[in-house]
Amino acid sequence: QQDALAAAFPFNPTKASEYGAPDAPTPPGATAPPPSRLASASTVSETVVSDKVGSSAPPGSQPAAGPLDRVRVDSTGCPLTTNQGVPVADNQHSLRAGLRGPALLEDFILREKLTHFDHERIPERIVHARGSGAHGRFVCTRSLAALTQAAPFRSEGKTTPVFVRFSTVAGERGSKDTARDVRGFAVKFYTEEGNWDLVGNNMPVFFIQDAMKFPDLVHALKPEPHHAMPQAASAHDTFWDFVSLMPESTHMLMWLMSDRAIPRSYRMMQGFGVHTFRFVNDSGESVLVKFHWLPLLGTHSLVWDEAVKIAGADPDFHRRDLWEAIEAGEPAQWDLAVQVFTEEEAARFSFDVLDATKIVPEELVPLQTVGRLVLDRNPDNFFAETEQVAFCTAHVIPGIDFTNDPLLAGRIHSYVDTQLTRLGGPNFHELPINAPLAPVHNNQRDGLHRQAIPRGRVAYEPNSLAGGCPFQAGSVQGFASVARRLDAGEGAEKLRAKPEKFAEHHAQARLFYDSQTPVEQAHIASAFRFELSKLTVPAVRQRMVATLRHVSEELAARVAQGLGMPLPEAPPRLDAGEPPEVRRSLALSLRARPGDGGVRTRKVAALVADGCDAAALQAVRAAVVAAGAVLRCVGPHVGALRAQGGEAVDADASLENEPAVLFDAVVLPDGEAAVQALAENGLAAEFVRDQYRHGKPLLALGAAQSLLGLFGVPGSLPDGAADPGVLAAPQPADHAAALDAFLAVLGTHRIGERETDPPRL
Ligand code: HDE
Repeated sequence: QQDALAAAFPFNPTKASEYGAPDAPTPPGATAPPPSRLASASTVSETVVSDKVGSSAPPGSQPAAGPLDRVRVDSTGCPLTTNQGVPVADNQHSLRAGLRGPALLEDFILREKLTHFDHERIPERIVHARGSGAHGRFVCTRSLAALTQAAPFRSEGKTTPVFVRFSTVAGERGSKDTARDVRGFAVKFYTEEGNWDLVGNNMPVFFIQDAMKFPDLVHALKPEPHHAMPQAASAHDTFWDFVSLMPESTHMLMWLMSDRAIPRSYRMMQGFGVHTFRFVNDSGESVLVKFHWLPLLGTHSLVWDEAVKIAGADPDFHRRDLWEAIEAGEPAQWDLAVQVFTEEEAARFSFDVLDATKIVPEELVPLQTVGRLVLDRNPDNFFAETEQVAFCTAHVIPGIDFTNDPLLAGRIHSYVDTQLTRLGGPNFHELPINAPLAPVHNNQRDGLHRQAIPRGRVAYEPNSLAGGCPFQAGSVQGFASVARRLDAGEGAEKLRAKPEKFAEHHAQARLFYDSQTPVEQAHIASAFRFELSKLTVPAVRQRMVATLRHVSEELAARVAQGLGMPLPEAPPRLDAGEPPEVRRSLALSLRARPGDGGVRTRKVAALVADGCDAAALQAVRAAVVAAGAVLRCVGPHVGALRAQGGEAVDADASLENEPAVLFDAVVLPDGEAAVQALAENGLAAEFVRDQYRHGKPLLALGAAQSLLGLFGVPGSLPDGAADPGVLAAPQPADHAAALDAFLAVLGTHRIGERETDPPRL
């Protein structure tokens, strides 16, 4: 009878006892083999405790993938069942008393289906609701064993599985990706010593210094409570009211108004741990550390007009970019760099390293690269992984410890707390995406949705009935907070106050502004102008512009002029501060890390129409693809077109469904009839103009050169020099060289020097 049952319903991948066995049955017609193994202590040691890259897993496979097998469901070849595993005969009709009669209460199949559906949603994150995640690994490239016990840094080549979630902060779960906003950069390391969450952002500082102000900040930033507007935007009264009254936010505002707030891709932005953390080594000695993620593709951003248009054309722009790159086999990669310094060094800095509104300039403490983050596997299921992943700053491992940053202290509480509501109880650590690979043994019991089945009658410690197990690991193996003298400074009594250096709010805002290129500075000024122009309360605008005078008189004057208002009087300076060590830091400009000049995964559009030159188009495709970029033919409509010689050309997209803002560059191929058709198409004109306006390279081949003039594309920069990004190759013999030049310009990302304010085109 067992055999007959197995033959009928042989494959239940969620039932542990049925898989992994050598004689496990496979379902009729199944293509995927049953999952191969259970997550167990032995799996953990096989997969994680490895000292060589990839030595634990077959080449190309993910070390973290195996343990998730136990919960992966593949329905290939399986009959539909209820949640109780009962096969469902009819999934089309509810159970009724007669063809035209009432539905019956006994229809448990319908009721189960609707009930489950009614409860499909969970509360979205209070902040960072909109996010995208990916799996991958962290590979240590330089042992830090002398500085820290932390497992991921123990030896060169050591690989640790990770899950990373990128996010915007303000918008709701379904909001646009390209809002002007901070981006979350949260990394979960599944180490053999437990999970370590490095929950960072793409900006190295924060708006506030003390967790006490976080709910105020978020209430001010989120849509205004009376009418729930605006969505995913800081350009409204309450946000600027709050920050203009909080001078400590000035430095962060410079970052938020800079191009960092509108990245081209999650793959092209830096990440920062923000707070000063602590490394602790085997002897219990500790040093201070700041974490930096540096994208291999370089740091690149959108321009504002483009970000606004992308929000309409593809609200999932960043999610799609990350997903498609990984699907295409192009991993997203970052180097991890650390700044390490001692408490004594920190005490001499002009700023306080416990103040999250300050950076430690790279000129003061250089970056040391210690590892590589590689994201190369998309989640199987958005909800189960990206939505249910729970990052908590309290998740640290031996070798990583906190500092007394008062913002961090609040976070250590808040993240665990928020998961209790969001994920419905204290067992969220058992959700597969959150479960550590390290085995979990303790006497915590029960609670909603408990998965583990602890055995035995002992749930207390000390005990003798279970042989004293689980036993304390001791400070050599276990997590032990760094023993250090509590240096509470002068005011050693219990108090609500800040240390002195926290009072200086403008030196690093100025450092940031002064370190930007002229194009970046212009963008900051325009961003302030745009955001403040949206305010309805003039006094708030006035107060903010007045504060900017403490950062840069030039910036304040520019913004005031842009808002059509006289320059307001500067408020009194309350924060003298010590002279800063660094007054200009090239590392703060996006141009400091342009990447390797490659164009991998960049998207190039070729505008096509009936009568285009198929041979020229083919040459373009070959060159673009050979460089690792993506070519899409964009036509008046999708589907079949006829090229000059009658050959069939397929348009992948239309001018309507994939406008210019979704591409990094455009090629206008040769072909008289096609050029004529594009000349008469307003959408083509808009496409070319937007490409030009957003600083992107344009290449016109043969007859298409006439389109540049027709659409008003200037060939020279505002200063009169030739525009390196407006390229034409009238003769077929010139095409190859022009394509090379075009791809080289694309590798520089944008021609910022082309910009004027307002735009010429
Ligand atoms: Fe967060 N933050 N935060 N934050 N944060 C959350 O946790 C909070 C702060 C950051 O992809 C919440 O699980 C407080 C700084 C990221 O799931 C919540 C304070 C930095 C993510 C929370 C801060 C961050 C969050 C909402 C001030 C950069 C998304 C849902 C004391 C270093 C993680 C959740 C993900 C999410 C609280 C400040 C980064 C409410 C109280 C500074 C990347 O717990």
